[in-house]
Order: sequence, then structure tokens, then C-alpha cells
Amino acid sequence: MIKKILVANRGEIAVRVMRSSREMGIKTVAVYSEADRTSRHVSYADEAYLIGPASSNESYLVIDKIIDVAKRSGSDAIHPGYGFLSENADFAERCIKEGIIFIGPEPESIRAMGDKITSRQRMIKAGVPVVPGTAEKISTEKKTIDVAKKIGYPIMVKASAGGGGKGMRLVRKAENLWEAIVAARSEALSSFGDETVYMEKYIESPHHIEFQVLGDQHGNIIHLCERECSIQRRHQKLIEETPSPLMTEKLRKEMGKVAVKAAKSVNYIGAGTIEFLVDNNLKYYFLEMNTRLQVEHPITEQVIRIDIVKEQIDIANGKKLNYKQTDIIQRGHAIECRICAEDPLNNFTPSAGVIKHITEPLGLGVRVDSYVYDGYEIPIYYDPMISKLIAWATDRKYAIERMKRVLYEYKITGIKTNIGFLRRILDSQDFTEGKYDTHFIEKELDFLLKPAKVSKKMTEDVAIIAAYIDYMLTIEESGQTVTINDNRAINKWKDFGKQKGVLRI
Ligand code: MV4
Repeated sequence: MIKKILVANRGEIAVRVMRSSREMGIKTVAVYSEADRTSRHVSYADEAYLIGPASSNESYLVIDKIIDVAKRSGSDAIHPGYGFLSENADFAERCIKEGIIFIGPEPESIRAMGDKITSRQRMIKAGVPVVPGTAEKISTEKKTIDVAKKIGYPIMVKASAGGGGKGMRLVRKAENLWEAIVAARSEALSSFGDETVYMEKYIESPHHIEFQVLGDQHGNIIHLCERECSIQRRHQKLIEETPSPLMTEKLRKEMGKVAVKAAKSVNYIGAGTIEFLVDNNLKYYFLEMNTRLQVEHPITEQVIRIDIVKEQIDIANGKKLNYKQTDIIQRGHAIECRICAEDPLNNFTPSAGVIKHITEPLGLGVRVDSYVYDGYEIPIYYDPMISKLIAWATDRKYAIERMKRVLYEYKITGIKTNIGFLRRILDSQDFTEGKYDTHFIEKELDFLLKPAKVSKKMTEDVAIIAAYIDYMLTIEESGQTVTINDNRAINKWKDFGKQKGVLRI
């Protein structure tokens, strides 16, 4: 049984993993770079080890350093979180070789899904629908143009080693195909060290819907229903929700079965995600599989009422799945907003710096997965996401209302954040009506960047000023001399209302 887990990650996800470990009575080990000495994941862990300079290439991505700390600390398992080494098959293999449990799937599963041509072929063989396209590598120009004609335009050229949008090219006419392939190849080579590309039919205005799966070491695999992830900007998700507004009970059953079939075809062990593109006619196609815990896993946890990290640890311990498919029931609705230290009005440039003050939301149906605090300096070296707000309610309408309240309560000064931008998404009619696809942000960008006519902030200011005037009038009417020796601001977010000295009326 696992007694000590090294979390090979930083920030909110490292804290998230340690929370479940602590509940299970498992000791936790943090690793950190020089830029992360003051990160919450370091103070939260039972032990913490410095592994190098700020650059992740010299710290969080160095397999030897992580393995060395695992051995020195006597950790019997490593949880990779997401990003960094989480989908690195060589790392998973190395852990096994060193006798350390890798909390994740077998290296072979990671490899099979990491190469998109291989994963497409495996899915076709397993009877999972994929986007119509090429099954093999692209060869000569003439042959390729023939194949493309059969697939039909528009065509998407993709890198086999890619994923997440890198090395992709959209082609609408045959005359532009070859140059797109040449460009995609060169981008793929420089990004992934592999120039292999393939073609798919382009799905117009798709939805991105993914299914969470869990597989144990005994061949049992279940799914935990879907997440709607179409609200994204440049392949960075911003808001996720479950259930998907698009989903029907029938489609969920069918796609869930297909997701389990996809996972079974690579003998999947642990927590994973099957991504689908869903078109306007509700036709769905396997896109890729993420062989890791995902950023947006909490919305599934809230609605299915399962701790996915605990399940990962149980699975790694060799336990049989704690649930049958028939135990999995969605209850209510959950939405996640990713809070990023960035400036939407300045082309979303990251806004590193010191957090002067932070007040996190609380109350019924609220979850905050975070790692920052008052006085914390956000390093420039890593992802700008500082926390995730998750709101749960009995249905979608109430979840949206609650998320608006949660965003209102979340106050952060010292740095710029995307909170206002997220609010605008929740204000948009297409979002509230659930009518959106992967093009939502680019289509609505002008609306989203324009401040609301009367912002909530302004209403708040007016209320504070009104209360202050009323207070002053009361003093005046009393005809007395009043000593005011109160240096507290009426609202801690503004200096307005600070008073000191004697006020003679
Ligand atoms: C597509 C597509 C349309 N047709 N493939 C983007 C990320 C990468 N994982 C695959 N992506 C897409 N592949 C075909 N054949 C549209 C996208 C796409 C997208 C997919 C999921 C979520 C957001 C997206 C945003 C733009 C494009």
C-alpha cells in the first residue's frame, strides 16, 4: 500500500493531489524550483525538496531529479498531476524500472495515445468513430491531393505527435493543400521533433465534449459522464460545465459506451479522458485521449460525487474499482471558471506580480482549487492559471447564478485577472441559453471585451458613497462635534472613507 506520494508538479494541482493524499493518511512530498519556494504546494506538503532553477526544463521536467527525490524521501509512488511529465511514457517507464508506482496508466497506453496516427488506427480497429481522413502517413504530393479529394474539403492537416492545436492547418482548396502540409511539417518538426502529419475532414463549428473514464488493474473500466469544454480561446479552456447543454440521455449512454470501448482498446488503467468533436447534427468523432488527470476534473467530482484523485490512488494500489457503471449518476450541474493572472484588455498578456490582497469566495455549492495567498508573488515562468472556481447547484440556471455570485465574491488586487472577462461570458445570452460551440469566444470577443453598461463594481461604489453621505448627514444633523479617529477604509478594496482627526460641524 502506498504510504508516501511525491507530487511531481506545482501550483493548484499539486495542492489538490496532496489534499486527497492527506485524507487517505498518505504522506506527501513536494518538489519545487527556485521560483516556487513560497508556493502553497511547498508549505502544504509534509516534506519539500528544491530541484533546481525556475525554468521547468531544469526542474519539473528533469526525470533524474524527480526520481532522485523520490528515492531520498522514501516515496513509494509519484503523482504527475497534469502538464510537465504527466504524459511522458519514458517517465512512467523509468518509475516502474526504479520500483516506484507511477500513478497513471501503463507507458504503452501513453505511447499509443500520444501518437495521433497510431491512436486513430487503434480506434478504427476498436470500432470507435473517428473523423474521416487518412489512416497512414502522407507520401507524395500527387497521391496526397488524390486522397484529399476523396475525403472532401475543407481539410484539416494535423501533426501526429501534436494535440492541443499545435501544427494544425485548415485547407479549403486543393491548390493550398501542399503548402499547408509543408508548413505543418516544419512546425511539427520544430515543436515535437517529428514531422509526421495526416489529414482529416474539417468539422465546422464543433463542440468539444469529453468523457472521464476510470480503469482498474483488473480490466474494469467505467465512465463518469461528460464535460462540455467548448468555451476556449486559442486552445486554452476557460469555462467547463457538466452536464453538457447539448447532451441527451440517449447520446450520453451511447458516447459513454464508446468512451469505455476506446479506453478498453488500449487496456487503460487509471483516470483518463476521451475527447470527442460533436457536430451540429450530434454526430460525434473520437479526437484524442488524455492519459492524465485533467484541469477540469473537479466539475465531474461535484456532479458524480467521487474524488477522482482518491480513485487514482486506489487503482494504483491494485484495488478493484469502487463503483459499477450503474452507480454513476449525475446530480445537479457544475461549472468551472479558470482564473488566470492575465490582462484580457491587453491581448491576454500574463500579469505576474505580487497579490496585494485576495478574498476567496465561500458558501453553499462553492469550491476553490487554488494555491495563492495574500502577498504571494506569481512567478512569470509557468502557466498563468492561479485558481479554479467551481460552482455546483441543482440545475444549470442556478449554477450560472451561483457562479456569478462566486465571481463577485472573488476579490484580488495587485495583479490583473480575467475575472471580468469570465463574468461577461456568463452575461452573454448565447452562453446562458447553452447555445455555443468552440468558436464562441472568437465570435463574441467584441462583446466580451466591452465593459458592461453599468458594471457591478460601479453599483457597489455608488452604494458605498450613498452610505457615506448618509453617515455624514446624520453627524451634521446631530449638531455635535464628532471625533473621528478611525483609519479603516469603509471598503478594503478602496481607500475611500478613511478619516482621521476632529470633524467640527
Ligand atoms: C479538428 C477540428 C475540426 N475538424 N479536427 C483543435 C485542438 C486539437 N486537439 C484538435 N482541434 C480541432 N480539430 C477536425 N477534423 C477543430 C479543432 C478545434 C478545436 C477542437 C477542440 C476544442 C477547441 C477547438 C478549437 C479550434 C479547433
